[in-house]
Amino acid sequence: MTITSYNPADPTDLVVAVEAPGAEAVRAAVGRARAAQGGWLAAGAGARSAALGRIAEAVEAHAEELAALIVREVGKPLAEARGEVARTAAIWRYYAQAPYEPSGAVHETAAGPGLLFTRRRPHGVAGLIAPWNFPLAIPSWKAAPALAVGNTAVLKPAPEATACALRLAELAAAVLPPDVLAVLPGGAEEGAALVAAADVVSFTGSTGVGRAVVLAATGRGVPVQAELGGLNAALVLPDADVELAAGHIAAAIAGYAGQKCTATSRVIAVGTAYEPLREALVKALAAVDDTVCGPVIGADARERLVAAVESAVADGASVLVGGCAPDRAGWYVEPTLLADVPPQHPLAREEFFGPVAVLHAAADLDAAVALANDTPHSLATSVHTRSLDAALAVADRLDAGMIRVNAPSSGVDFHLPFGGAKGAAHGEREQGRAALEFYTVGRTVSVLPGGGL
Ligand code: UN1
Repeated sequence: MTITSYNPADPTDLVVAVEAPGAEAVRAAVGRARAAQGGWLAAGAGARSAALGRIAEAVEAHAEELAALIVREVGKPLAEARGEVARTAAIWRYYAQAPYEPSGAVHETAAGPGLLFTRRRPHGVAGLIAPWNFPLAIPSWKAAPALAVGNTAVLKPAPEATACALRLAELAAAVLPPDVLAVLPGGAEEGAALVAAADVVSFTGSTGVGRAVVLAATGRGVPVQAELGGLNAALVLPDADVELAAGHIAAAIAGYAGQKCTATSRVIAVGTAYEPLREALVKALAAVDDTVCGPVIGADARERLVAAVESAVADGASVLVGGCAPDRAGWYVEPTLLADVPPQHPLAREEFFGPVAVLHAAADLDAAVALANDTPHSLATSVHTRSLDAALAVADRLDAGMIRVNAPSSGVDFHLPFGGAKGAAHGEREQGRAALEFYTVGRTVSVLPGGGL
């Protein structure tokens, strides 16, 4: 099988075509990574810290080239692509300090002399499966913590982001010892082989594939984390600064064409907020251009989005803004807002991964919170209000994993734990110190004096 990726803004531009290596090659790469792991751990905190720091420097030294590659391969607007490159360097630099972090604690004995301590150790080979929408940042926030604490890693990127992952691998290979980080392009066969061979598995991607990955890894008794889709809401309270809220929400709906697991797809206006918000949001979405939105990842994605909008309209929804795929080269979909979408319509229930959102009216705050929580895909929710009391009270009642007050639902702080609630995630959080826990297993050591027996 050949793995290909095309430029979403110009589908005649083939970015990369490589032969998928097959399951056997994945097993061989995991074997080499396993053989390299002892040496990587034994090299010590100083060597691991220095190597990760040098990857940060290499990313910075090639920042413009990498940003251009992100734009070309996955259609991310340049400003966001530059932001992602900067975030990628920051992730490697942040985890370059992690090898020096304490790895356990010393405890008192219950009785008598002795030294009791805990120590966290790496699992071995981390199997990393990454999506295409953050083609440098997500592979990095999986690989950097895994390597920092002494694992080696094999990464399988999404086919659509193959060139970005291979370039990151080249930059990393120039500073890492051989076989510490391998990148193998591939599809389902390679992904399944990696899950079947790795000692710890981290997955970000669709809910369906993620569930299968969790089952396969759990069946082998291997630790696994999965970050899956989100059906993210923005709650706008009657006291909100409506213009500000509309700007944030438009960015969360249409930024990078809504292709973030944290994008807003449901806007919930509380009481009197509805009319002014609708007006401001229509204006804000109509003003969004290619520097913010950009194309969607493929022709299939564009067709699925347009078909969903048409079917909602057939079911009684009205298009407030957008609604079409413009007649131009590239896989573009207009930033779209719909009202009166029936509650059971797929657009109100499922993640579509495009610049399309539905506007709901909620009579009061209780109804808004109930609506926001009425999904298994509870990843990120934004709350827009001028009242600190209201923000804190609502944040406490939302079941989302990530809650953002007076900010777009998208966007993350790379040094904080990241993840969804209910069906949107499985296992330990990613990022920050949580990732260091995930990529290690605790050991309890009891040292008792040998004398006196
Ligand atoms: C962001 O909102 O900047 O796959 C990051 C995703 C998420 C990352 C979102 N894991 O879209």
